[in-house]
Amino acid sequence: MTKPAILVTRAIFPEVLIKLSQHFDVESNQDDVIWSPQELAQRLQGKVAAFMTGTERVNAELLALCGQLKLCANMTVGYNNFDLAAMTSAGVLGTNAPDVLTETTADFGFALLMATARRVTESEHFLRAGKWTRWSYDMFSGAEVHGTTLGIVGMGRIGQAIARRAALGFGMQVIYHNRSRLDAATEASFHARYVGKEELLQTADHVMLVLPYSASSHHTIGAAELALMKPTATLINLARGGIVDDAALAEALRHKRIAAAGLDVFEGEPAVHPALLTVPNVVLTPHIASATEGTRRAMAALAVDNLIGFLVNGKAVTPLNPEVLARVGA
Ligand code: 8YV
Repeated sequence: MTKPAILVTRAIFPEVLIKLSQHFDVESNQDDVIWSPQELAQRLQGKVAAFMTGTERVNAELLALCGQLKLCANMTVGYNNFDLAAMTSAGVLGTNAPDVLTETTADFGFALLMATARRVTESEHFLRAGKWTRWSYDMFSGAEVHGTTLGIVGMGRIGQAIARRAALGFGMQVIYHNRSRLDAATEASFHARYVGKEELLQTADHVMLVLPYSASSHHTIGAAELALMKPTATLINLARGGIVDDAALAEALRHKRIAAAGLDVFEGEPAVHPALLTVPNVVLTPHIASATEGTRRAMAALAVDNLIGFLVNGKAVTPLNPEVLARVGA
């Protein structure tokens, strides 16, 4: 019996290809070439599914060219690369990879917060440049983290894992803003208080963004929001590029409207707004919040489980548009 043909769009752990090959005829991209949308469409010809890494755009134009496609399985929790409405109307299922990266990503939120507030990378650059000639009482004095107020925007799984670390590990007061309010017991478990966005920005010593990207969260933080923050505050973006107006942020950092920022994601990444590269009070990392070997393997394994689950056993593990399943009777 011929195996269904699938595409793996980027380089991935060899074990992923081995496992997928047991069930499917796999075309992979271990050379890790970045395909144009046209090339992706061409590679998808005859494929029923694709293993994706969250960066490939799946929209109406692509779907119109790929009539045989049934499933796009992201190995990421974020799925703003999918136009889910277009996928649903084309009868294509989307899956993501939630949960397996929650704790690792929350750890990185703290890595970025600590590095930003305590000026870790800025002081390291100073040292490496041979500028450290003596100790002084105010050299690289940063902002306190323990015991301060953390404002979390977006209180999903990752936001809650950050809140737990903040309240239980760092003795911080947690305030949060989210589309929906948590139940009282969950709020109480990390002493979190629900507030409006404006109050959060005005009150927090540190603001951490962990909300998903969508048209409605575009530029959640722009010049007006930055103007509400304390001049001593830090801003951390762990979520997605586009949630922050990077040009406005660079301007605010240059004029010390806020003290510092830590960014793992950027508008138009992997390009970084040039103005951000010229300000010293920002910590910049290349979208690595989930990057530990164990977590990346777990994320890939969940995408594999979705491919096998849906194509072999008729049941996806983490479907995003399950209405498609109802339609195909899976
Ligand atoms: C990915 C992420 O590494 O899962 C997500 O949504 O942001 C990261 O874990 C990233 O999306 C790779 O494109």
